[in-house]
Amino acid sequence: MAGTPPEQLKEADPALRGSIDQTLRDSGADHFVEDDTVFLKFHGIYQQDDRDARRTGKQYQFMVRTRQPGGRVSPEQYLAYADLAQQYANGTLRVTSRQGIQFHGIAKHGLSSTIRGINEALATTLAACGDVARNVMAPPTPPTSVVGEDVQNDADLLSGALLPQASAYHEIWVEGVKLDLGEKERVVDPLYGATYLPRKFKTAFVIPPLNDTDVLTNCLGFIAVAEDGRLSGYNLAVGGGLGRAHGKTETFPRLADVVGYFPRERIVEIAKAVLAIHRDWGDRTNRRHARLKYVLEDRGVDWFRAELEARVGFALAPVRHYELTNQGDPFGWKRQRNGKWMLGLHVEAGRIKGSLFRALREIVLRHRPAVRLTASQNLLLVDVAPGAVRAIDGILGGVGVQADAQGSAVRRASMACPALPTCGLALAESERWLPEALDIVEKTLEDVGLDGDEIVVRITGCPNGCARPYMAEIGLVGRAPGKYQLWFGGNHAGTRLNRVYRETVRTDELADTLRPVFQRYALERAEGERFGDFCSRSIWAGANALQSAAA
Ligand code: SRM
Ligand code: SF4
Repeated sequence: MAGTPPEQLKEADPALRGSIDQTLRDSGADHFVEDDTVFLKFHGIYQQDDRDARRTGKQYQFMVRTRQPGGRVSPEQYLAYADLAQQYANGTLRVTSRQGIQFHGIAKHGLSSTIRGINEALATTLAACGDVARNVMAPPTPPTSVVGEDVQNDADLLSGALLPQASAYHEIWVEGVKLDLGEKERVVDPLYGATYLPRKFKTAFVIPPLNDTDVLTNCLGFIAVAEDGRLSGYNLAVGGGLGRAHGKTETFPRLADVVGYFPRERIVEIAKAVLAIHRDWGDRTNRRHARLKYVLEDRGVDWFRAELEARVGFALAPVRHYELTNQGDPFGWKRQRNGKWMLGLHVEAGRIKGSLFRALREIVLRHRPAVRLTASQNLLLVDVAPGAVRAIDGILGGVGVQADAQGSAVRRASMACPALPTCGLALAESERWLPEALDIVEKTLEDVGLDGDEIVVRITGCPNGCARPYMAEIGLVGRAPGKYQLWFGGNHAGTRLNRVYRETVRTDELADTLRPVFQRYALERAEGERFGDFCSRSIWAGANALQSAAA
């Protein structure tokens, strides 16, 4: 058997069972053996430990992630999640940057009840993590047009079509679904094969001009094309991804290539074929080089298009005209097309906790709005009856949240990954540092007379890029405790990567590093020019000129 250890494990046990069941039944064990942690990921579970508590030895705990295509959460699911979070996790719900929900801090003995509870709420954690197609993202706003409705339906369709069968998940976690041993051992997933994908695979839909799912950062992107008010098909985007590692230049963020147009009815064939190209051509010898983006980078767009067309048996049409102009979520109350109301709520770093947790639970319990999770870690309450608007405002007002005044523009546009204390890969704080980092950004903006301006700031605790910092106007990427790499120059349309401005900035140096750049921006910006665009036009143009002069 060749390949990396995860490849060997998948091949040896394609049902993804390992010894999870035995460890679950062993009440003396507080964690799973290393090999099983590979299988657990496919089940939507990460074995973690509280890194704040490491001095006294590892205190194992688990993170569980749900799969919510398009970020849709029914009121019943939301209430079930809130109860599970209080009963088995740390009493918080975390809206992820891919429209899922994460529970943190679950003890081993609470895992089975949590996953069963999620399945009883008609949701799943299967394939929320692992070397498979992850949660399918789609615009979270309620359909404002037939196109919006069709795109949501396609996201649901695809999420189902790309879900692996992985029989062990149901045997272990979902009561009553049991296969006899002989049968289950033979199950090899028809789409994924015995070894699944070389690495994770990410899919997103978008309806231009709003790029609210950061579509070009996905392995597989569908850019909706409408004709006469109806969804006719999609421009296909392939090979996006952001993960990188410090000091390893062979790893890098990459935007997807838009390779052609196809009619809507071919979407499942297209998606499965792209996934199969990753399955068959992704690098299984090096997990750092195993994402689909490297297949595109190494073999080129023409190779990819030819390979895809050979697999689906038809040619892609030329890319249809589209334009992505901006990103972000709607905040405050908005009237829906059907006469009902929608409320966009900013959730700092996606963490629903404390009084906001209690208020949201009460709102959903009493008024039954549907919940939509956004790709910017925020939340929408949708389909609110007109008569419930005042009551919801009252509940939120009781915890200091005003629908029409939810923090500054910089805060509402920010994102941060969880990092410490749960993420085993974190090199620096992220979510916990976000409020202070934004204070620094806002105070420095104020110093140069730019208070009130929106700048998209995204922070991560390491270069993996979970809060998509490489698309931000200001990206802060953890290097070591209290030290960050500083990136400038993403655009609001989500169509341009930013660039490193400083390799290392200490938190106490951030204000002094930002101030001169903000000063230049205040003096030299064109009318209405955003900070990221100014950096791209001015700072980077200067850097390029210097580089070519030196060469
Ligand atoms: Fe991520 C690994 C959290 C979106 C790139 N990510 C992790 C793990 C599971 C750490 C680990 O492997 O032990 C983090 C769990 C931390 C914790 O304590 O909760 C983690 N990633 C997250 C979330 C929760 C961040 C957030 O702020 O919401 C997001 C969950 C999304 C979901 O619901 O599925 C999350 N991760 C992303 C994104 C953004 C996106 O997909 O739009 C990226 C960059 C895009 C991409 O994939 O290229 C991302 N996460 C990574 C990587 C780097 C992958 C690579 O190609 O190198 C890792 C590390 C890995 O896979 O080995 C990683
Ligand atoms: Fe962890 Fe790094 Fe992802 Fe943050 S970016 S959650 S530190 S893996």
